[in-house]
Amino acid sequence: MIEIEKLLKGDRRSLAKSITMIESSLESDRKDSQALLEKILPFSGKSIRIGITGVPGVGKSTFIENFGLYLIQKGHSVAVLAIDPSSPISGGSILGDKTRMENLSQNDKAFIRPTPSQGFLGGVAQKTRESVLLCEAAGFDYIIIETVGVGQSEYEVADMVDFFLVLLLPNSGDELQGIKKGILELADSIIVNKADGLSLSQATQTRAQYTSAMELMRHDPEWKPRVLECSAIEKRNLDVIYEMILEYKVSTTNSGYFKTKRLEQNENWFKRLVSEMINNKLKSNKTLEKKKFELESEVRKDIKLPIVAAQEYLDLLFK
Ligand SMILES: Nc1nc2c(ncn2[C@@H]2O[C@H](COP(=O)(O)OP(=O)(O)O)[C@@H](O)[C@H]2O)c(=O)[nH]1
Ligand SMILES: [Mg+2]
Repeated sequence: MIEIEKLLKGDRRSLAKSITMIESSLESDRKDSQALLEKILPFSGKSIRIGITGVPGVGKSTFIENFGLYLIQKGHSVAVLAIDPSSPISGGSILGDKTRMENLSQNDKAFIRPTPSQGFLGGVAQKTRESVLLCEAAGFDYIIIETVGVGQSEYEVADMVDFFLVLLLPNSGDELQGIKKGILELADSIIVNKADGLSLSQATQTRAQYTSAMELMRHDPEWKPRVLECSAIEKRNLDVIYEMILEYKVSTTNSGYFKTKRLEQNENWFKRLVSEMINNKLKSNKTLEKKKFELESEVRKDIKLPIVAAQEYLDLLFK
């Protein structure tokens, strides 16, 4: 059993245990974790949720370590949830990340947790949403979610955070750096990392380039995304990034947008869950699955039109 009192007091062992429970696929744990989430819900929501994405090697982990330590210096506490769709729970790259966040992980104002991302209801990052609530209940006032640019995880993360950061390399030549174009539209800030040493002038060029690119891009009317440069390793501009996020928080709280955005995200979360739950239910029905398989093959062989096949499937479902 999870001791809620301890969790609410910020006990990290209880927090770790509760996250393990909500990640469990056991039916008995599912009931317990829903009960737990309902109990802690009134104590959640008080953090600033920050999402960070960028290609492997851009410096996300280094950034999170030093930005996290900066936040702690400012009197905050930081929970880091790392999603890596390419590796299951004990996978290599996450362990690499953990050692790279060595100083942060040893700080008692920090909590670092890799999230397994496969085979969960509601998309790769589903459990992360619930973990955010648990971290908030445990009193962490900054939640940082790290994800690499694989599959849908960046889109999902963008839809569960208040502020979404995209880290870029100082490569002005390689225009999109393997970042999906749609991702830039979701960014609240684009940060060119490694603006140090020999890369400094390239970083400044890259920043200029993206500043003009962003001018043409659609964005939220409530916030104009900013393009900045930083050096995660030399801790340069971490203060500027912190101030920017605070400014975002203040201005969107005043306009009501901060709240509205979270409510919209909850609505999306609900819709996603419903459709996944329905899909799972359908998949567990052998008769329906068999029929679907037959229909798929008939469509593939051009025996049936897709619309006819789909109607047949639905007729069986609702008969
Ligand atoms: N020069 C420089 N190197 C950096 C900076 N940030 C990270 N690195 C290096 O880039 C490599 C990848 O960093 P890492 O944080 O693991 O990137 P991640 O894969 O995005 O998490 C490591 O060797 C870091 O030391 C920076 O600001 N400047
Ligand atoms: Mg990393």
